Amino acid sequence: MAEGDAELEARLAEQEAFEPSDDFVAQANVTDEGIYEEFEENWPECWDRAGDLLDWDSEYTQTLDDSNPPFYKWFSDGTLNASYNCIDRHIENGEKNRVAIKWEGELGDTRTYTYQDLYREVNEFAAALRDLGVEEDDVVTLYMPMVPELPIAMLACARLGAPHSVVFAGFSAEALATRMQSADSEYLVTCDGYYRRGDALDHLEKANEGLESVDHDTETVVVDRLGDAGHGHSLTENQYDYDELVAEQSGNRIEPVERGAEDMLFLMYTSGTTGQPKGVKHTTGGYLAYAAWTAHSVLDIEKEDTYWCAADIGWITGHSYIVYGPLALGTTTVMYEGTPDYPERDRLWELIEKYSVDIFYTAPTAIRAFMKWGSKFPESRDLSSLRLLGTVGEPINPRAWKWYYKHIGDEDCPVVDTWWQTETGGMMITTLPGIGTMKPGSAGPPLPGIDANIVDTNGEKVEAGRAGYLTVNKPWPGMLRTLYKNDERFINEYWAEYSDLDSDDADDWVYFPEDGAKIDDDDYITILGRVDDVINVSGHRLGTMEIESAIVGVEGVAEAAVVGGNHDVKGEAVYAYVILEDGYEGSDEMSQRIVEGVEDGIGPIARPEQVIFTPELPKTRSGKIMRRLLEEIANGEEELGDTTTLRNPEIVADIQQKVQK
Ligand code: 6R9
Repeated sequence: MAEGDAELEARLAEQEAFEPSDDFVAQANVTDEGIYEEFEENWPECWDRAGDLLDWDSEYTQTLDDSNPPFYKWFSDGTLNASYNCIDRHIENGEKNRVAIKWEGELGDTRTYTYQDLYREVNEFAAALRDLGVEEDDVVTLYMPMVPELPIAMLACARLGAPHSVVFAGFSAEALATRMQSADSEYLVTCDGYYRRGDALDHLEKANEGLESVDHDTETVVVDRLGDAGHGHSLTENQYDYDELVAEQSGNRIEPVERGAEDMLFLMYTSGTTGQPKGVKHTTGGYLAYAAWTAHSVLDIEKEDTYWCAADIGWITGHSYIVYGPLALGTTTVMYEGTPDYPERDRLWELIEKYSVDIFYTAPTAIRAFMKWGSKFPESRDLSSLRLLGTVGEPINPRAWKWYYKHIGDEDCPVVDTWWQTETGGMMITTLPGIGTMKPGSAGPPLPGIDANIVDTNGEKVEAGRAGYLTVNKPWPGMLRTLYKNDERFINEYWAEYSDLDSDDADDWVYFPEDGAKIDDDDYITILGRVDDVINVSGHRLGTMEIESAIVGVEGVAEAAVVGGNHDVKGEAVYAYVILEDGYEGSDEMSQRIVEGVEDGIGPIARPEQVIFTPELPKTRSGKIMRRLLEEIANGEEELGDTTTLRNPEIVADIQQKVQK
């Protein structure tokens, strides 16, 4: 154990509660404890505080329309444009020379966009998209790595009123095709490649392969990231070079399209219990107001700040807290292309030092990796510019929280542990850094105006300290409005569990995020993890069914069961239990083919940690695979839970032996 860790162990191990420093509180955006009561008493009009952070073309007169639950509408008679709110209005306010995006490539190349630069390029690219045929409400798919053209394309779509659907660049060709197909998306913006640990990856090859499986015709725009290091693809008939398109539109401007508050801003596919990803629909008014409000109140962003969220824009965290929240507030947002350990394990700290980052937001999986690498890496850099730290994506254990607090924040920066989801649009449960006591391991109380509760299977509140299910009883502006073209699935997935589905009264509708949690006597909530068949690998949400269907697609596989097992750094790792067809052997080569099958079907993030071949899976008498047992085995637990209801209990010891721990 490194020296710093031992010291930390001794001094901080016992401490369970932390207060923000007086200096932090003195400058914080929200410091009045009365805000919780104020929101409760003025609900739902309290949410005008979020709405007021935006510029509306036509002001809304009604905050919430809850006449048809769970199809809530927020600010619904207001109109606005998200791109105008993230760019134009800051220029009108005299901020044209403020840096909007500071980008750094993995090799150390940099690009800086002021708000004026962003304005110019977003307009030109919007004009190019319009010339390609993009009209209001057409879904444009963006399959791009962390290049500045990604937020530019998002804002260009927003300007035209064309919803974007960003597909994480690490996803496979097949995942891209499924999403384009599901959204009937006829436009794709992609990229020739990007750098990962010094290698120039070929991204266009994957995009092209995906396009082959899309039934309808598509127009594709390709960003040239790699230049001469590229892979020499020539563009085909329906493919256009990004730089050429933008150059042709030089100086052209596109009037921001006036959108209704409830009009779709974007779609984001996420994993659920079934194999088919869910197309989460977010709106222009409610989502943007919520992203801006939480970025203001929780991340404490001010326009003078340099703010860095080290997520990927391909996930909701990047949408809300790299792009929309920070840019709506007119601040400087940092984007980094590469991995935290290239060329050295101090890369992120190097960037914080170089750009004097004020606020830093990352995932517990990253923090656990930093801990493992040791404190000498952050110690070699000047991190004194930092004022606030945040985490998101999975539960953070108190030890990792304290390491982050001490070694990155120098015991001087509040740490906000923010619970939320793709579906919630923005943060829901966390302390407000200028107000709340922080308790490592617990996300905190629900934000003002958020009515979250921990209940049992009957929907009754459970006592403090007891595990239960997290529910949200009142709507909020950032919530998803539906699943794309599938209202029925929207109701089944999120509302059916605890709502009276026949009622028109919003009080009878309860949102179920499918997380387990407990609450303490101060109403602080500790999230215990998913209660559905979704696992959380390095903060990325993956459906076990999706992985299983990729595995059974491999020749020779008869059946597969996938579970999440504990992992030091990743939080959870994928364990695949596989039954082969007769005539196939559980060899290393077979294992390799299964891993490749998963990479092709979903992407490298879903790669199994271990493939365990077995002649049978433990099943109940009714024929259900007992996943709980498979999880316990993956975790190397010796004492397994009840196996008496199994049809084939003898298989358990056999499987246990094969799992390497
Ligand atoms: C933003 C994001 C959502 C799931 C969520 C929960 C887990 C997120 C967390 C957390 C404990 C936190 N999760 N934040 N668990 N503490 N602070 O991650 O969205 O990709 O949709 O994942 O992530 O299980 O239900 P998404």
